[in-house]
Amino acid sequence: MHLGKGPMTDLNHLEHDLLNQVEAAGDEAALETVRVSALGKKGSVSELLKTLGAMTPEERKERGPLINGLRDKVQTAIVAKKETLAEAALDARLSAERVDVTLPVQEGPETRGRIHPISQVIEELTAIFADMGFSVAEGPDVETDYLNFTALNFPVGHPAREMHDTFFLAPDEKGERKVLRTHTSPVQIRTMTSQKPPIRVIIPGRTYRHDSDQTHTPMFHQVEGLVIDKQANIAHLKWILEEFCKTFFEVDQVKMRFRPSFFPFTEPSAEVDIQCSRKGGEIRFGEGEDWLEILGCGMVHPNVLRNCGLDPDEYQGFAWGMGIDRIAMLKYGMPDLRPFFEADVRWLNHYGFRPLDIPSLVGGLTS
Ligand code: 2NL
Repeated sequence: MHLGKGPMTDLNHLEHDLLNQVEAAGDEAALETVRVSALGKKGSVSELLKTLGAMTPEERKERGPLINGLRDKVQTAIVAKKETLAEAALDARLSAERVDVTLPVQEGPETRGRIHPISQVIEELTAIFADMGFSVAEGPDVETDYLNFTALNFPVGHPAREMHDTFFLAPDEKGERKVLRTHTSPVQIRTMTSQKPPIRVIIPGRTYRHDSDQTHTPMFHQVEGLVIDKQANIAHLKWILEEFCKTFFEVDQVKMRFRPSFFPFTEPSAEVDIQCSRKGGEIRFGEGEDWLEILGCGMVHPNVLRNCGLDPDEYQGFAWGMGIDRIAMLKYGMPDLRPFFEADVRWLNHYGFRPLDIPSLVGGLTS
């Protein structure tokens, strides 16, 4: 019999050793390594258990409970340690992934950005004219001399061409000089030559003139409107412009004044003022005794109709044009035009519009 001190001490050593290893395991992976080394198929405790089979019954009676006891202790220690590690891991995650529900919600880019007042005003006037049955047309910024001038009844060599300080591009191989459009009217020519009347269209867009001071920038925005039909007349024009001004400036009534004027492409032509008051530097519409010029208009010149292949004895119509930048300044009280195109984010934060506040007639446009 080898029931001396040796094996007993070995078991005590092994137990001490294994329990230390279990305790020292820093995470579940390390603990699993310890488990395999002790209780796995070839683990130290499993090997000991295998020796029981070859023992005499007396030996087995004595050693069996000790070895099985060792296995149970190691197993219990591993299960307990596993729980401790899982709790510690959870605690670590809970503190690392803590969410402070009292923090204010961060604005996303779709609410942080701002709509430029020009874009806002284009949206607003598009909504107003769309409600009256107008569609929107667009065209290129670089135009032919023919579409920008000739088709609009500016005869070649005529002084009227000097009315606009035009930016010319270098002549092409045919000697033809393209221009940066000086008004959006060439898009109306394109519309009249590609669509059959009745036509009801507005054209908002960028326009260019060689001009720069407090109230002029070399690039500016216009919106023009055009109606062509068999009976379209000045009464319709006046009604459309009055409805537009009331809705755009958000007033119930506004007086308008039509002063005779000249444009090569309309006959008769008029410049239109709207009633306003100026008190303490503030302009208000729909009240007061002052007048403010806001647009030009007229009946489309028969030559323009002919240039577009329309018979002036069958069709007639009217058109108008106004500066978008200018009506934006008037409506939203901006004193200076130049910052519109300086791309200063502080200006945009002050004068810009929130992207989700979409202008609508139901909301009074600037709800
Ligand atoms: C102004 C004046 C105006 C038009 C633009 C137009 C276009 C065609 C035919 C006839 Cl194709 N007219 N446009 C008519 C009258 C005035 O603009 O002072 N704009 C800022």
